[in-house]
Amino acid sequence: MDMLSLFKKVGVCAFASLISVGAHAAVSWDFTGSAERISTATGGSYEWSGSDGSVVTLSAWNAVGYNDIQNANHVFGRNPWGLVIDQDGYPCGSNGGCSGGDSHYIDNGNVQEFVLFDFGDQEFSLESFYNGSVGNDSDVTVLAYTGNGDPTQNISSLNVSELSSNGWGVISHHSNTGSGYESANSNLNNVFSSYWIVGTYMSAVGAGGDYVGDTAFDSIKFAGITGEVRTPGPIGSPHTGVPLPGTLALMSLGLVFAARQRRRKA
Ligand SMILES: [Ca+2]
Ligand SMILES: [Ca+2]
Ligand SMILES: [Ca+2]
Repeated sequence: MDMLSLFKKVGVCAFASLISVGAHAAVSWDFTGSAERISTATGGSYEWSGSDGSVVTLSAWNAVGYNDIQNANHVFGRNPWGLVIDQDGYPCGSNGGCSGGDSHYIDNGNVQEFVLFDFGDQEFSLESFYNGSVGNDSDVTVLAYTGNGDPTQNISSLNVSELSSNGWGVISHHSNTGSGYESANSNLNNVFSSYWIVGTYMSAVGAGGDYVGDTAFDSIKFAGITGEVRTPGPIGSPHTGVPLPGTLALMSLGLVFAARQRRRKA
């Protein structure tokens, strides 16, 4: 599916949402564009506005085996197919990189790579992500932070297998996503969090969603995310912005339709 078809379909979903409640249209971020290395452009942090102006800060991370997670913003970038963590040009053992299976994709060929989304004072609920391109296998893991405090402060003292005991819960594993649109989270309880991780498949974080049985490495380029954004109320007060069941049903129908269309064309 090309990007235009995708956004038409996302548009249908968002429109259905508008009709049913009026206030909870999906917000989308498009990460495609001309090629740039993010660290060069902005000094390492990457802030990106969504379709309603909400801003997310993106950061890149990687880990080798059971070693601690390290920041990889110096090799974080994008190209016309989406976000990449590009370790081409860095030999194994240098700058966290190793060429070969670990090239200009977000991948787990030699180094486990993932993107962390920080929504600041707002909370986000991921409904879908879009792969602009896949280079090999395409299993994907989505995590959301449900612990206390700011997890970006200590993530570099953890290895991947320690994420789940430090507040990062598995939202879903996705088997063989291919390029195109993939629904996430909306079929489960709507989880809202200020911090999300999307990366190539991570078996070490525990089970959830699809069963992924293969060991083929995964490589993808993230072209976009879509979801709901809300501003949390004072501590102890009920959150506003919980979608009505009818909205979720309409959204799910739209997503199922989009997924079927994609699989037919695949
Ligand atoms: Ca890579
Ligand atoms: Ca697979
Ligand atoms: Ca795989």
